[in-house]
Amino acid sequence: MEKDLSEISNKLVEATIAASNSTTDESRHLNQYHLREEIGQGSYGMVKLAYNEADQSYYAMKILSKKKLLRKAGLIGRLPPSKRGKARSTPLNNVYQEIALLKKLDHPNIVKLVEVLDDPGQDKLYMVFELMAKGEVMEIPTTDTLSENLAKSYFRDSILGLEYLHFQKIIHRDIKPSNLLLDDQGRVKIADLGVSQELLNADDQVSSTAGTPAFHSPEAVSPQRTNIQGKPLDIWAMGATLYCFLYGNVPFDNANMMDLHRQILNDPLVFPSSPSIEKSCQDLISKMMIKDPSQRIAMQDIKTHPWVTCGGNNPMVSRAENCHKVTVTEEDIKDSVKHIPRLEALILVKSMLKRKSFRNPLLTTPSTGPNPT
Ligand code: 8R4
Repeated sequence: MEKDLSEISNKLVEATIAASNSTTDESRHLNQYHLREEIGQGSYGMVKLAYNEADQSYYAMKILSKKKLLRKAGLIGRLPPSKRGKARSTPLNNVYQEIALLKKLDHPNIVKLVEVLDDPGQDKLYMVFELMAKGEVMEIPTTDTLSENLAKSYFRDSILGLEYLHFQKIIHRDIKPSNLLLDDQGRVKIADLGVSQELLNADDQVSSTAGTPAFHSPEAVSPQRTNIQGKPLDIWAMGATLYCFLYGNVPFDNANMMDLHRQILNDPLVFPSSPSIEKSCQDLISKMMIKDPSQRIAMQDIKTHPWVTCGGNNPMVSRAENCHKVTVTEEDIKDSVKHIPRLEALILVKSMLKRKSFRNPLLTTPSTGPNPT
């Protein structure tokens, strides 16, 4: 019996050593994942290529700092305590709740979050995503612009992903070409929900600036910012993104932040004469980039716009078909992260097994503890 136990505990410790985030010369291990080179830098953290030994395939792993997440906790998942009950009692629970929601998102145009690893004794949190083999849709600025047909295909994919997020009451807040990723089939999925904001009601206002300046809407950069609605922000940024697809750069471009803001607020949208783009496409971009958010085109009207549907020949799926409501339970929040086993804890277990004691040996006093010999 004693041999069995010690064999088991030896195995446990061995497995833990292999599984713990031990640093070797060039590759780090995290449970079954081998971390490789950095592939991207998003909001809040870097993304590395990761090889999963268990299924022998590659994933994208985002590495986050829990400290930084907590500092920015006001930006991710801000809900009143009454809405979600007791799971919100500690600040990290907000983060876990946000992760539980992200894990339940399931849409062909949203990058899939596979699992989340937490190292309880350390600051790091690891989010494992499906790998999007072709990376970012496009880099800007570029002279290598997309054809109108390819831009339309990417735009339609992005719009379905965005409609799904908005349906889940999530405002992305950092829509731009570099956050749209391509899989090996050439399908676009939205990534980096790091600054996204969950809303209580679909038309609740959002707070605090986030995202990338050149994609900011007039209401977001206006000096008298009040009552900002979330969805029109994403629609403006998606309009600026479609502009990038076709012209290779953002519509308002200035290294000086004050001047950039002035341009976004006051300057008319101008379309270069080359490449030549269909009038109906320019009409759509113009409507998505109407400066007054209350006049800006809404999701439903984007989906039926003649450029998007090729004059009605290629309609988009309905909202009901595209969106299924996701709910997050207490159980989901509990299961939202997988804990990386701690070496110290297993060494403790091993020493307890050796002593045939299930008390913590560090707390056991000679008078009460069993005699190990
Ligand atoms: C990101 C998931 C990517 C992924 C753009 C995040 C950002 C990093 C730069 C978006 C990701 N497959 C974030 C996950 C999270 O929140 O910051 O699956 C992926 C991801 C990135 C790539 C591929 C990728 C590959 C090559 C070049 C750039 C990105």
